[in-house]
Amino acid sequence: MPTPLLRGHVPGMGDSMPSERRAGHATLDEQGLSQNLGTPAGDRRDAIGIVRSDRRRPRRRAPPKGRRLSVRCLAAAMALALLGSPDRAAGAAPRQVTIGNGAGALRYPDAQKALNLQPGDTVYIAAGRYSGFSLGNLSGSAAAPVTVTCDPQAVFTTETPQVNAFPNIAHVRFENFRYETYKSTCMRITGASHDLLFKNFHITNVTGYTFHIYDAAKVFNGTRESAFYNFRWENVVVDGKTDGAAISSSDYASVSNLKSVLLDFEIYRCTFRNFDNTAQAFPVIGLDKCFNLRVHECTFSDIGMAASPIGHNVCIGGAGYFKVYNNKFTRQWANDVRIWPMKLNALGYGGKDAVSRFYNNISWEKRKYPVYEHNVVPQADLDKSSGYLSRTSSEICFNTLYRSRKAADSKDPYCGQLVDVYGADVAIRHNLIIEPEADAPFDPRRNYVYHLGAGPQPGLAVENNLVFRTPALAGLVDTVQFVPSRSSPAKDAATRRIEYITQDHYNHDRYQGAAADVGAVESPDAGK
Ligand SMILES: [Ca+2]
Repeated sequence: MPTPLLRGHVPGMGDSMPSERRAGHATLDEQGLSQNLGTPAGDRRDAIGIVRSDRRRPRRRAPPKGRRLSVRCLAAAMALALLGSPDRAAGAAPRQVTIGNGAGALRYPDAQKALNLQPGDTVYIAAGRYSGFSLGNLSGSAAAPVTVTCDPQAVFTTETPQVNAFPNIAHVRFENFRYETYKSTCMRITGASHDLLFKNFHITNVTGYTFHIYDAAKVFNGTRESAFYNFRWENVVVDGKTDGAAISSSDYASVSNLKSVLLDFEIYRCTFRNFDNTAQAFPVIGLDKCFNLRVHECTFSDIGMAASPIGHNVCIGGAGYFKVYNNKFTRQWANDVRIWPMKLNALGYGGKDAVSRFYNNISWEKRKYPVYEHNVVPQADLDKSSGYLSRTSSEICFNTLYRSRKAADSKDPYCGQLVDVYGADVAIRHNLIIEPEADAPFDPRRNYVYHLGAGPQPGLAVENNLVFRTPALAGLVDTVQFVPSRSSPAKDAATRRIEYITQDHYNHDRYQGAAADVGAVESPDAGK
């Protein structure tokens, strides 16, 4: 049975919004910088309560008595020069600027100026419990990004929505952030923002859009500057969420508006777990107009079921072209990927690699929906896109799907094939499917590989996929690592190489022995 599309054709997920977004932000506490608390010895505090220090420089011994005055004068003059000038001398040693007094919201809408930051500097958030953090108008450089990092005893927590605005930030690395019981969007990124890293975040019990990259005023005009580009998340853990996406740009409108186009986004070694979503459906990652999204070596687990008929949860959803590989998905009442594949006819995002690819992934104990859903961007949207957007294809290769299950309790009609095909140009090759729809008797006549919800499609290429009733018949060593044994019928069973897939799920050589093994994992070749 066809999967119903959400309200209209909307790419991505949005038939619902977090309550925070509906409610607006009128009640926000606008209190800004906190001041006047104790200053650590050796640090100095400027007029707006910022502590400056440079802990990387060794402290010098006091100069001989006769020189002290002149050295003091010189030091004072240098300090004034540093504080007074936004153009600190090029090549000056990077500094660390400490902000925060242990409580309140941290607000630096004009951070470069207010904190006198230069490329290579570090902003250090002192220990404490903060309600929010805003940082705008700040640029490092490609060679020397600005780092914003937190004391291990710094935590963000709030029961009410916060501003948390990040306009015009570039070449900035955010590291070591902790959000606990955070009932607000964590970071709203707008303006001319690019080249950002979010690394080592631990985010628990949150609502709203955790990372929201969207600016209605930012409309793509063919230039890189009119897009958001080079965003990377690394080792970000989002654990426990009741509404809103973890990483989102969705505007619930036609893609032809070209608002907030995203280029070269990467989500690497991140963990998303315990998303409740029982009342409203949200993707974990929902990115529209996103070209060259790479999601790899991530784990998605326990993504909850939303009530039918609205409940179409998704781990990774949106429009554009995505490369999703070497991930683990389990116990998700959701598609692993739900995409409206399209390419961007500008800046090199429309070439032969402008294709959605899903490979080397392991998905098990999933519920309700197929792993990958390939949809169609409506022609009317393409026609209104000034020639920038056109459809592209999907390739689903070398994945392992184990014990998919129908959602018997919710009485949904959906089933657990590997691919749901609603449009043209889909290739499905070398996948391993074991114990499909585990709650129903195995039916050897059924097609567990794909489902044609909108009838036959041109450009459908399905070959060399293996389906087994049990893990024993598939010859797996276990259902933890999903490695084929030496006698597995999946071993060396792939009938061809795929140029862009050179490694398996565990980053081992993909083509050991006579040929690649079918499924996500290559068994070690005895001869090597
Ligand atoms: Ca092999």
